[in-house]
Amino acid sequence: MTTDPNASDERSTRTDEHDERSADATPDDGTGTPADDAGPADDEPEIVDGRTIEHLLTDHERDIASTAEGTDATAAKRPTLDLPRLELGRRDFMKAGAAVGAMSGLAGCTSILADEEGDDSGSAAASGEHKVAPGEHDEYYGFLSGGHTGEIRVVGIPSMRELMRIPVFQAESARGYGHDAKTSQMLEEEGDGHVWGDTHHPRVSQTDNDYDGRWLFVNDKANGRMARVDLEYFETDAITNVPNCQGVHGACMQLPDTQLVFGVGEFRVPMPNDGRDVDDPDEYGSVLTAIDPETMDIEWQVEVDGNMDNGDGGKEGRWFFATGYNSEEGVTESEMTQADRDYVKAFDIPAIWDAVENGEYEEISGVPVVDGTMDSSLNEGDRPIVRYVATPKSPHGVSVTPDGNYAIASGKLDPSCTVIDIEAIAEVDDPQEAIVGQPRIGMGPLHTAYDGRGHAYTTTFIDSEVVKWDYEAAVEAEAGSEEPVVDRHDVHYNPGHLIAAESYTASPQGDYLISLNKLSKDRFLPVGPIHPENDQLFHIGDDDAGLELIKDKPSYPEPHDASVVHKDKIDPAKTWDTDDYEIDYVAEGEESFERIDDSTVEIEMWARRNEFSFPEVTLQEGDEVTLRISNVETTSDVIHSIAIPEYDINLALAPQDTREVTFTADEPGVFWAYCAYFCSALHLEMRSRILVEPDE
Ligand code: K7E
Ligand code: CUA
Repeated sequence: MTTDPNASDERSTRTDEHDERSADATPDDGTGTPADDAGPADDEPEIVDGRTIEHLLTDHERDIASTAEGTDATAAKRPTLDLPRLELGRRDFMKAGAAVGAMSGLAGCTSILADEEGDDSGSAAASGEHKVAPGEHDEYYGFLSGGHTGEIRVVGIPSMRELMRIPVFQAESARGYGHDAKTSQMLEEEGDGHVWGDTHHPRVSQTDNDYDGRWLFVNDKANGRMARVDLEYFETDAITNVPNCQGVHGACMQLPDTQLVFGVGEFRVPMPNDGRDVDDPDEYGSVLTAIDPETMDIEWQVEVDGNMDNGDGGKEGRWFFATGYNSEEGVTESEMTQADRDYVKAFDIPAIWDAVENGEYEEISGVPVVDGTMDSSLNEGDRPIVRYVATPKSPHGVSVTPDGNYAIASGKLDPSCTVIDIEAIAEVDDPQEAIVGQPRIGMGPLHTAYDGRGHAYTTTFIDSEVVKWDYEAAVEAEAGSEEPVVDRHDVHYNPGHLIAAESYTASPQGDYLISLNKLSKDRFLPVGPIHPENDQLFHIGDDDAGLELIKDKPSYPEPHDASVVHKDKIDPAKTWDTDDYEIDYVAEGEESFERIDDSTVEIEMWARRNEFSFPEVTLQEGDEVTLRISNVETTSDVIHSIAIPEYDINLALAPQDTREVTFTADEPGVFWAYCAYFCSALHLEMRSRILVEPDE
C-alpha cells in the first residue's frame, strides 16, 4: 500500500534513534527544520497510497499538530529528564505534537512494517488455534458500545462474530424496542424527546471484584444519561436522565460490589442549565454523578473544576478516579489547551457520603450537589473529598490495575502514562507525591488494559500501536523512560480503547485483547466514503510470543469501549419468565376484546405458530386501542412479532413474553397486522385483519 520502499527501514531504526537521542537530549534549535528521522522530510509531500500524508492525517491528529510550535520530532521522542516526575512540561508536550506528521506517515506504512515484525496472517494463531468452528461457542462475551448508534453490540470472542445488538438510547424495530409501552415510555421520559444517544463505556456489574453477570451499565455522552441493561434478557431495563450536566462520558462503578454507578460529566454547563449564566463560562460546572444500581436513582453529584473525561473505580471501594482536560475552563480549543497540566481527580467516596449526610450540599435540579472544587471548604483539612493530582495535560483514559495498587492515566497529548499509587493518595500531603511512575509509551496514549500478569497495554492513537509494558518496572524506572516497554505491535489504524479479557476485574484472564481502531483505511473492501472501523483481536497469552494479531473485524461506527466477560459468568434466559414483567400474561383461552366506552378498546390476545388469537379485529375510527399480546410458545427461539405498519408498531415477542401498546385508530380502512419474525412454514400467513370502520 505504500510507495516508499524506505519506510520499513525508517521504522526499524526508529527505536535505536530515540534511545540515542534521549541520551543526548538535543535541545530544540527552533529552526522548525524537520529532524532526520522525522519521516517525510523537506518540502516534498510523501505519497502514500496515492495520497499525501496530509490527506491521511486525521482531524484529531491535525488538531494536535496545529497546537505544536516546532517540528523537532526527535526531541518529541526524548524522555523528560527532570525529576520529580511531574515535570513533563509544556515544551515537551509541544514537541510531542510536532511529531504527529512524522508519526502519521509511519501509521500509513504499517502493512510494510508488518513484515518486519512477522506477518501474523500465517501464524498458528491465525490458522486455527483461536478458531471457533461452526456450531461451537466462543469463550467470551464481548460487550462493545455502539457509539452514536446508541446501542450495545454483543460479540463472541475469539470468533469476533456479532451475536446480538441491544438497543439502548434509540428505538429499534427488530427488537421492538421503543415500540411497546414500557420501552417507549422509558425512552420518552428519560430522554427529553431525544431519539438517539452516544454509548461509550459499557461496564458489567461485579461482586467481589468479579463479574456477576447481572447488569451492564452504559453512558450516553450525547444527552447525559445512564442506562442499565439486564443481562438475563439482554435488554435495556432502566434509563436515568442526569441533570446538571450535558454529556455523561465515563461510566464505571464503585467496586468491589457495584455499590454505586458513576457517570463522569464532560461538557461544562450552567447548573442548572435553565438559561442562567449563558455567556458566563466561569459559572459553568462539571459533575460526577453517583447512581444507585438497583433503583437507578441519583444519590448525589460532586462539582469539580475543569472538564472530566473517563473514570474507573479502585478495587477497595474508597477511591474513584476521573481524568479530565480543560483545567483552564476555556470554551474554545485554544483556551482549553493552554495549561501544561490537567488533573486526575481522586474522589473519596466515603468522605463524599459524609458530606451528603451532614447536609453539606446544595440541592440543584432535585439532586444534592457537593462542592468538590479546589477552593471548597470540603477540600480543606485532612480528609478532602476530591484530591487533584496534576498530570501532563489532557490525560484521557484512566484504569485501575487488577491488584488495585495503581490508577494509570494515559497521556493523550503527552507521550507518557501516569502511574498513581492508590494507597498513597490518602497519605501524602501533596497529591503529586502519589505519582510513582511516568513511563514514555508513545504518541497519543489513550487507554490502558491489563492481563493480570503485571502488564499494561496502552493504545497510542498517533503511533497506531498497542504498547505492552510492565507497570511495576515503570514504578522502578525514571520518569520518561521507555525501559518498562516490553513489546509493541502495529494496529490498523489509530486505536481508541482497547480491552483485555476481564481487564476491569481483579483477575483478568490474560489471553485475548481487542484494539478498537478508529480508522480502517484500506483494510476492507471499500464501501463508500464512510469506512467501517476495525476491531483487531490479539492473543496475548504467551509472553514469549508477544502480541499476536489474530483477526480484523470491520465494525459499524463506532465502538469506544468494551467489557469482555467469560461465558460462565453470564446466564441468559432462554424464554421469558412471566414473573419478570409487570403486565399480565395472556394465555390461550384468555383472549378478550372489550369496548370500554365509545372510543376506548382493550384487546388481550396471544400469538403462536401460525396465528394470532383474533383473525380479525373491528374498530371504529378514532378508537384509542390498548393492545396486550403474549407469545404463548414455550419453545426457545420461536419468536413472533405483531407488526401494525399503519400505526408504526412492531412488537417483538420472545417465547412467554408479553408486550403492550396503545394507539389511536385514526384512519378508516383495512390494515393487515402481520408477524415479522420468520417463525414457521406458515409464517407468511400469520396475520390479523384490522378493520377500522369510518366514523359516521
Ligand atoms: Cu472514545 Cu472512552 Cu469516550 Cu477514549 S472515549 S477513545
Ligand atoms: Cu410468527 Cu412469523
